Amino acid sequence: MKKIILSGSTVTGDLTLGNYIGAMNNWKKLQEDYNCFYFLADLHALTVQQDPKTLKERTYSFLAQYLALGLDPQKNTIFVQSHIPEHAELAWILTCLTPIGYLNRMTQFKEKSEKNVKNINAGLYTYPILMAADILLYQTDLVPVGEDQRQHLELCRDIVGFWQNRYGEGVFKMPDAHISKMGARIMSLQDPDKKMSKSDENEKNYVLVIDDPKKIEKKIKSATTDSGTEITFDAENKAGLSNLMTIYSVLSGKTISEIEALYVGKMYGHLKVDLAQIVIETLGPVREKYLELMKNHDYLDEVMKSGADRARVRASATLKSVYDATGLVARR
Ligand code: ATP
Ligand code: LTN
Repeated sequence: MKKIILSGSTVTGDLTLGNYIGAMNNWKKLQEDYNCFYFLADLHALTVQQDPKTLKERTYSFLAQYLALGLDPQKNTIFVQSHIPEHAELAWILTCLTPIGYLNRMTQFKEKSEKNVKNINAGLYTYPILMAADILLYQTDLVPVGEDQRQHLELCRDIVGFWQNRYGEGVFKMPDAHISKMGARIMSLQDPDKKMSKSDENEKNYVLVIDDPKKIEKKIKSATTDSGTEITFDAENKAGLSNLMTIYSVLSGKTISEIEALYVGKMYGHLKVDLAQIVIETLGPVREKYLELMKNHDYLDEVMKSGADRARVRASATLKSVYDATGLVARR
């Protein structure tokens, strides 16, 4: 029996190089050896105000981006979160087990509510519980995510503990986070002290996986670096440069010391020119495949449907045991 992997991305903005390096690039590698469930977190997107038409289009666009990045709908179960009603249902049951003190600690809630002062809704606050439901419904062993999700994974594990205290063992599996050593936190290009984020209002801060080559080149060349000249990795004092070196390393397969050796006596500008080329080579084919897929909504609908059919089987089996354990009468 293959181990179960599950991960998702919130359907907001478009996928960035940070998402690719921190998440989808790993998802792609894992699809060979695991039973993988990758989904589009559209219910999570509702924690910030969404234009209905845009949300719908974006869901198709995200699916096309997943496929263009190399996720194979034959090898993986790829689905839309809202197509499996069990997610929202289990989230409610887990909400009734989660002490608010645990939610109060979530740093992402604090950050996001500072950004969204006009819309601090209860969903933004309980979002990590929905995320726990996403994971627990599928009896997940491993959850490949970037560093920013570590705390939510810890909360999910705590929730399994609360459940076991009240209802005993056997219904949920205890999941583990799977976070890469390299590239788990790609930083913003203009402001390398904060993470690259797809909902950033300044588009110069990120490279999108579907950006055209000209844009990629411009954004990488104008990335903030320090006033030094030596190309050495130093995340504290040379945050911008070190971020570019991390991207370089993950995409080229070269180690940081190999990159340092390659650029002895050269300027930051040389590295930027080469890096832009590497990023363009990686993302060029992704963009082409994406544009092709977006012409075929019928195919995307089929992928969504067959993914949802497969996901539902597993999710409903877990929810049945949840009904049983909690004393809710089974549906006939
Ligand atoms: P938002 O800005 O809308 O919150 P996001 O860019 O953080 O979005 P998510 O949908 O929250 O993207 O994340 C999808 C996956 O990408 C998660 O596993 C997350 O950890 C990972 N990820 C997001 N940003 C980065 C980053 N800068 N570096 C590495 N991994 C990242
Ligand atoms: N919260 C995640 C997206 C997400 C997720 C999940 C990731 C929602 N549910 C379950 C892994 C497992 C984020 O990256 N913002």
